[in-house]
Amino acid sequence: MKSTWFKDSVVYQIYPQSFQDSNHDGVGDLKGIQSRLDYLNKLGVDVVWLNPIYTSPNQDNGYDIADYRSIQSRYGSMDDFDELLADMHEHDLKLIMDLVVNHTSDQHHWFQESKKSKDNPYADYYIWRDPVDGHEPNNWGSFFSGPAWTYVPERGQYYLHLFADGQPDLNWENEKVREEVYDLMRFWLDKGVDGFRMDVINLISKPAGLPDAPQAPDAPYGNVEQAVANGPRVNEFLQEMNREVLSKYDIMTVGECAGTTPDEAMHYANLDDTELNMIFQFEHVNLSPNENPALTKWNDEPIDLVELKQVFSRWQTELDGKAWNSLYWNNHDQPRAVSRFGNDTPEYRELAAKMLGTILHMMQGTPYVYEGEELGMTNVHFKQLSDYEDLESINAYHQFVDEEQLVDSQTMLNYLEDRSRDNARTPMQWDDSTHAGFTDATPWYGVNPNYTDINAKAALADDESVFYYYQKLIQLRHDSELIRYGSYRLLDGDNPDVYAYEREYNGQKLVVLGNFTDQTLVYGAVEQTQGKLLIGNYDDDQGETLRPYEAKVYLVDAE
Ligand code: TEU
Repeated sequence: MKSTWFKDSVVYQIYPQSFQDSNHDGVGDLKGIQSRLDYLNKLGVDVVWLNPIYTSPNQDNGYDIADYRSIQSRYGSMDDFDELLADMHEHDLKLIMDLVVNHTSDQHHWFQESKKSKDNPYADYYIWRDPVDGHEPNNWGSFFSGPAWTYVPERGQYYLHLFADGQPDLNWENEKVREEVYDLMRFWLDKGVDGFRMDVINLISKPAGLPDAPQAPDAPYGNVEQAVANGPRVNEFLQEMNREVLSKYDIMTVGECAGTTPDEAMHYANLDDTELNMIFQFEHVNLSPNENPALTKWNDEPIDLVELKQVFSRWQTELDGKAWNSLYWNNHDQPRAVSRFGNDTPEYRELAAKMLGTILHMMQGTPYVYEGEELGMTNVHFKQLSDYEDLESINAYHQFVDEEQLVDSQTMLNYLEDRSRDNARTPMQWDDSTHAGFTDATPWYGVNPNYTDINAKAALADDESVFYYYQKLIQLRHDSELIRYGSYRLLDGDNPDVYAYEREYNGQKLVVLGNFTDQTLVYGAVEQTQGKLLIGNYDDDQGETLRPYEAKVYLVDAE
């Protein structure tokens, strides 16, 4: 396998408004990020992915971009950005930006023009359709509830928005739109940024004729992901983008691709580098959906470990030697890893966070750490609707409780507590001072009350912290071709309590074990006692005894 830097890197994701405030307005900003680069160096990560920092009305926290070439003023100025980028490079950190080009904000001047008439220069930049029998052109529902179409009287037409009404979808069939996108990419790449995370990039090519989407019996609208994901021209568009832009720079790319299987990933993330370097697949984070498909992800059931192992193992084995994986437990759209997949009670939180880190960081692929994950930050456990900020959560509550009456209020609040994106968006917990050292003003969003115990300052003062464990995981990867490139084999797949797998490379083998329960188990199915313990989350090794949430990694000679 050819070694390139994206394969050898660990990425740290920063949600800018929640990372570090520097100018006392309660919102994180670029100078705040710059003040924390030493912290990132200490953790040992190689690349930073910044969620969108461009000018935006923030209907969807920056994923609705009004100007791709300017910095949102609450985050700072373009000079601040240039300084941050230079300082990151000084710190040996690469920077990848969020590229959101499936849609723009409705405040973008392209859309402001486009909606005026059917014959202006931007008329065809978006996806406009005539009403059908006085209604929406098809049954598509928005990812954020309600129809995916909004009517504009000036044009007498509907425009498509797979997300909020303030996020109209760009028309990628229009060559001019594609050129605009390539141009804005060059703008950032010419500044020296090191790549892009591409938002919902597998949704850019819509099926010809925009046919109705499959619709679950209780669902008010058709499932737009099933209708649009991995559309007819998406690979062609990405190959064009690769030829025109990506291939001309030494950068990394990761495409966000919900609803994608390993077969499709072979194209997107192929090793010949004709499209992207890797994708974010969603199969593991979409486990334990509601049994009523109309309710999609909204649920509060724990995951089934056997299913989780099947998902990861399929991606690990099917992409091996053909395409490259990204590895993540959580991000700004997902609940906190330790709460969703582990155990966030005071007794087990740190053990579970380290165990999850071990299972993920010993796999083949590029690991992503979401801000605060390295501290074992947890879900916020909100109890009432007024605590939520994210439009996805708030709209889903109204749709399913008030309009469709598919669930009662308390049940939906339980679902939100478990799955809401807001769990990931509370401010970074730096220390135990007021507002966790994130800001000295009123924070734009409340700090998780557990910050007095869970914070970076406490973690840095404790040799046994989740932080230092992550530091070691990252160091091990940097030092080991076996961890980066070894093949993967699932062990004991039917075991409902333990995740066990091996990696193999050049005559050496790793055995990775994780106990996903709060029980002490006897686990003797592998030759672990013969190997050298590389890392573990207890301070001694009791051989076949696996204590609650215990994780161990052994290095053994392969036969
Ligand atoms: O997310 C796309 C996406 O798949 C999510 O909307 C997903 O359906 C949902 O969060 C899962 O519950 C990207 C961004 O990561 C997200 O923050 C944006 O809101 C969205 O695109 C629109 O740009």
